[in-house]
Amino acid sequence: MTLKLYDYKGAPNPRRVKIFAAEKGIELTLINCDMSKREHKTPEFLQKNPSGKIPVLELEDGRCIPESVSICRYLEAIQPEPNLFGSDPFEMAWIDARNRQLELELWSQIGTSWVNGPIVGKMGLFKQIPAAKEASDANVRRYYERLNTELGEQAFIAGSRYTVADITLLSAVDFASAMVGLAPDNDLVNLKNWHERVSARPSASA
Ligand SMILES: N[C@@H](CCC(=O)N[C@@H](CS)C(=O)NCC(=O)O)C(=O)O
Repeated sequence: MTLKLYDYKGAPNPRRVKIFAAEKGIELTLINCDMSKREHKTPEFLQKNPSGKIPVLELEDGRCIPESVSICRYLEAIQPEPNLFGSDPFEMAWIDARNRQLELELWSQIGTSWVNGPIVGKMGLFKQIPAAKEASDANVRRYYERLNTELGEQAFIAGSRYTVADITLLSAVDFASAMVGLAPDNDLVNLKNWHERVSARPSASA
């Protein structure tokens, strides 16, 4: 079965799927969707994902799944082990809650800082709002502190084992550090140790 993943080097959301698939040992055929040429906004691509975003997973029969978490859920369904979304009702709900918090409370703020930052600013696609960036930068820094406290009490985001929520945070922190000027401060030791732990997994090179 060939699974095609629409990807772009350095893009953090496709990376979430690539790390997840690597953890599962699932092979994906990567299709370069050149965002610099706006290939994610062409009429053909909008047929695959009306939101015009990557990643998109295309199945052998041509059906497409957008949204990184939805794609990961599909991969978990076809290859249940190792389990990354939870294996009893409570754990499934808890991991989902932790993952949603990271998306809604951290990724959204990193996104605001990215869109209002110098790299996207130069593209001239969006009106820049410096005050929004100032507020979202501060929110990201505050969130890192919260995570640092939590990771002093547990090894991974949803508790004692690695899950999809760790993949969500790893991709966010690496993107924020490399592209948005929002690397966690070195004195956030628990967050730093967590980052080293998850980055040491072979999947992190995806
Ligand atoms: N919620 C989506 C977000 C996808 C997303 O924002 N992807 C970025 C690349 S990392 C993108 O395609 N951006 C282009 C755009 O928003 O127009 C997911 O989890 O897949």
